[in-house]
Amino acid sequence: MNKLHNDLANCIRFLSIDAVQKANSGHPGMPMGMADVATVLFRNFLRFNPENPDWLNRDRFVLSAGHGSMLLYSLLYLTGYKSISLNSIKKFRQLNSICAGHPEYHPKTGIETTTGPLGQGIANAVGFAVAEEILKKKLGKEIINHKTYVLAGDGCLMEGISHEAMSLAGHLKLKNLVMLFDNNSISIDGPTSLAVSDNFKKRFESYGWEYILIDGHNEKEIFKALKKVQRAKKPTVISCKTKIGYGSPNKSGKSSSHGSPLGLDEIKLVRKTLNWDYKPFQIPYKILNEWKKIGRKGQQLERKWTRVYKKKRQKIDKILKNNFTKVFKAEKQKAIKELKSLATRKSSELTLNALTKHNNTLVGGSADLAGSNNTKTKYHKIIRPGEFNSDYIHYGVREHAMCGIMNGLALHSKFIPYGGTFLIFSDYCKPSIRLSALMQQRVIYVMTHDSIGLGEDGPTHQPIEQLSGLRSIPNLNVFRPADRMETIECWEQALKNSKTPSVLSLTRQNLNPFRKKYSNTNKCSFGAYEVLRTNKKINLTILASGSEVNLAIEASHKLAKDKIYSKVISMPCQELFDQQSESYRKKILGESKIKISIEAASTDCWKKYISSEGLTFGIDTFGKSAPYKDIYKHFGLTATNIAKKSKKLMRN
Ligand SMILES: Cc1ncc(C[n+]2csc(CCOP(=O)(O)OP(=O)(O)O)c2C)c(N)n1
Repeated sequence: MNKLHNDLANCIRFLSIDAVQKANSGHPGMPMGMADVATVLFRNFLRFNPENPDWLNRDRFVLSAGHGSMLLYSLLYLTGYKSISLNSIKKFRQLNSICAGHPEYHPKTGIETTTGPLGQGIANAVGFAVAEEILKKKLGKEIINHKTYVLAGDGCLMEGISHEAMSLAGHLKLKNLVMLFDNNSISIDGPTSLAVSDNFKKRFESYGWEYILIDGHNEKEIFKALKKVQRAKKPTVISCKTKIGYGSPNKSGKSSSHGSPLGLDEIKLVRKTLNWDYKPFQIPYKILNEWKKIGRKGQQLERKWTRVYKKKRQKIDKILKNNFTKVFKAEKQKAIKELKSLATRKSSELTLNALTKHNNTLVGGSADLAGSNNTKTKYHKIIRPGEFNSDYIHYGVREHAMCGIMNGLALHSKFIPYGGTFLIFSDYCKPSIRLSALMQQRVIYVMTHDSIGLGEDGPTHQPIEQLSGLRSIPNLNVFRPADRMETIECWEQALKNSKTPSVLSLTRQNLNPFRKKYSNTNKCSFGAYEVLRTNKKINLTILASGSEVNLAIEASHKLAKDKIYSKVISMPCQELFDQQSESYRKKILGESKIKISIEAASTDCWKKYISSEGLTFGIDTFGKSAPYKDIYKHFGLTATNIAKKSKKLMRN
């Protein structure tokens, strides 16, 4: 093998070993095993420019096997990204170092996405590849034409999300998607044969992928395979037979090199085996210079691209611009004119109809529930194999991949993805929702059939604890609008929050409108606001969300007949309310000592607003299969019961 290649690859190996050893934690095995593949990729094929990590037409490199983060940090440092210095590598896994345990997405750093939960990166990469195809159709090949490379290990491929995402990628014939499979047959518990006997070739080919098997330590084979994929007609996996912990006499090929420092004695032996006669973290100038040269190649590529881009810039900006402000104003006026009982999922569809009429950046979709989630409008065009002049994805019954793919779509450039399923199946989406929140990505989750209000499908389909769970994810807004006006306002807010993902929790059943006057102000943006009061002076506050706001209004009127005066607060978004000023929160919550809450779900997340004197009306068991009004009655969620119990509470 070529000496220069070996030297370049060994830089990755030793930076990784030394950083893990210094941190006294981390994963040396994968970077040691995949150093050859990564070197050939970065040296000969990857189009990137460390001077401008966010160059629009760069190839994307996704490290799905995020535990091998030192591979990525080494590459970014060696090729000259300013985000990663040798000092930050020495601070691997220390507080506030960019070299965190697992790669954490930051714009303009070369870290394209946050990985660590295995398999997520594969779905992100599929999202990148779809985004590339859509953008290519919009802007032309001279502006966008890049590849997405994803490095995945045995673990990523065991995860269910990989099956979902790769199956869809094969179906869509995403030819610019390349997987580098670190086929080392080792995971934490030992050889993968303990748990897997998949025939990878058959598996990938049945998805419609090209499968190329190579020796992942043979520079020529790696080069040849990567050369071949440049002309691919479908997604390709390069299955790289590698040795985990390559170069370690006692630990290579064993799970002992996977996730702990090799130890000083063993590192000495690796240095001897690989003829690396340098101190920890020392990269000889000559070799470092070769790496920097590789990094500099991209400058010219980008310069050439920029010449074309500049000529088309105005046109491009126009193509990628959306002006939603006008849409929301018009929709709110329409809602007032057309006051009628509507499910909030239907109200969402009406809003989307208006938004997608002149849409440039929204990419809609659903996991086989388009007609139920009301995510598809008459203006959408469907994304099909080879047809990307469109903006709607039929994800199939693949909720987890849908959400991981949406993260990729959002990260790629300017796309705003939204996708639907039933709220109950947010459980199948949660790992990716959490990552949208962590990465501050504007992904919009349209979750319909949001309570026992869905009726006969019963407890398997009726969300109970889901809202509380989602509300406890940091940097996620959970909106539960109560009528058409609120639905429009929640959509507006979700689109406005460019660094926060949103869940829109929407009903299957019709709800009566209570917002009957036009207001320019987006009341939902406060998270909670007063809907009505039955007297100037009140001594009961009723908090409710979504389908239960009407119930709260009814109960409030009933109580007024008994001279118990109350105000009703609609609380479509707890997170936004919690961010309001103290005086606003006091105005909403501090007027009466006694407060009650009504939501047809777990009561957990309401307790913080209701003092021990109050009551929470909700459901803390599983639901029931029956017509929905009967289920509401079964759980005491009726105006009569709420008024009765509240009266008792007030008289105590
Ligand atoms: C969803 C998820 N489950 C479990 C883990 C913990 N984990 C980290 S690495 C790993 C084994 C991965 O094996 P492989 O992909 O073969 O990596 P290698 O041993 O080759 O480094 C596991 C189980 C995780 N990070 N994500």
